[in-house]
Amino acid sequence: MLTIYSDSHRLHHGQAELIDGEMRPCFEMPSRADMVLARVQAVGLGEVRPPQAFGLEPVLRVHDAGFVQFLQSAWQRWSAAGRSHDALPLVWPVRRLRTDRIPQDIDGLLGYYAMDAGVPITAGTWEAVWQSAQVAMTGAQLLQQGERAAFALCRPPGHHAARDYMGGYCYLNNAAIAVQMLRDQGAERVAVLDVDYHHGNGTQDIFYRRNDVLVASIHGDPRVEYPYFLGYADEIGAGEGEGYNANFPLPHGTVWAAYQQALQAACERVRQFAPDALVVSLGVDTYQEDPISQFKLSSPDYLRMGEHIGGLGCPTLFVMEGGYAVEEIGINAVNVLQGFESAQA
Ligand code: OKP
Ligand code: ZN
Repeated sequence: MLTIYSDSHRLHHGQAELIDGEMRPCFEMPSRADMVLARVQAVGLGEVRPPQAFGLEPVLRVHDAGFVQFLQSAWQRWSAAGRSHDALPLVWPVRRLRTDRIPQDIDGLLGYYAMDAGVPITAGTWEAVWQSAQVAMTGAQLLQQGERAAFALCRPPGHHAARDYMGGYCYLNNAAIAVQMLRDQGAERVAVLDVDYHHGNGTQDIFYRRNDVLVASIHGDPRVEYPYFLGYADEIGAGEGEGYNANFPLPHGTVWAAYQQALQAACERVRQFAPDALVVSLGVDTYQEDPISQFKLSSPDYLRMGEHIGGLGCPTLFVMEGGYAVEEIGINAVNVLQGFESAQA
């Protein structure tokens, strides 16, 4: 399987995140992608290629132009205000505050375009985010050119980012941009299977009213887990998209036996949809040792996960999302890819 990877991810390295009431080093760190790349090379998964340049147009098929401009200019505005630490939001438009007025000041803009405080913007963030999206687009193009599978080793991740907001370590929605590109290049139906521990609220939101993209997500129950405000089982899509969104929330402590049942149900939905291509949002923060998550999967479980996905027999693009147990992130992510390949053979 081909892997697409860019060193530019290292340009995004937030200093600290707010967790449990204190500022601590960001869990979403450059060594994550380095460890995954090292494992890809150690097992000889296949060639590693740099991304190609697709420009802004495919990004704007998914994201709001004002939001993208904000991302491009945020660090410049922040540093022009005399700040040198990472840019972070402080105030959000909750119920009955106005969202029809876009502020002009950087602090107002950060609150307007952010879902939470988990999205630090640094000097190199835009370049890293931009290249991460190009990595996903390169993967989409490889499927379009006839590859059976590809691995977009994206960092930063993307599935919490929606049309016009960032959140949860995510800025541009890499998987959604790849999905839209596949659609624009001729795939009639594309399915997303999101196996990251956290609900992919951004991806769900982007495709919620569409019947050409099925979104299925298995994740920690939002009653007790981030992102809290989306990801319930009664979210089934709306309008033409009704019936084309499927959430499988699972409790804290979930082990492989229960996870596998949800995965089978999600895969069955994908099979019924009969997509021309599948995009897997591949987070391995379902791992038992993950420092911010509460499922209990073991490393061999990821081989089984890949086998289930491979059994669908679909051209498949894997897009890297979360996973914060840095020592094992490479083994776990690549286990999914190897399990997938073993089921294809
Ligand atoms: C991004 B991805 C932990 C707080 C979680 C944000 C998590 C973002 C995860 N108690 N804060 O889905 O892996
Ligand atoms: Zn996650």
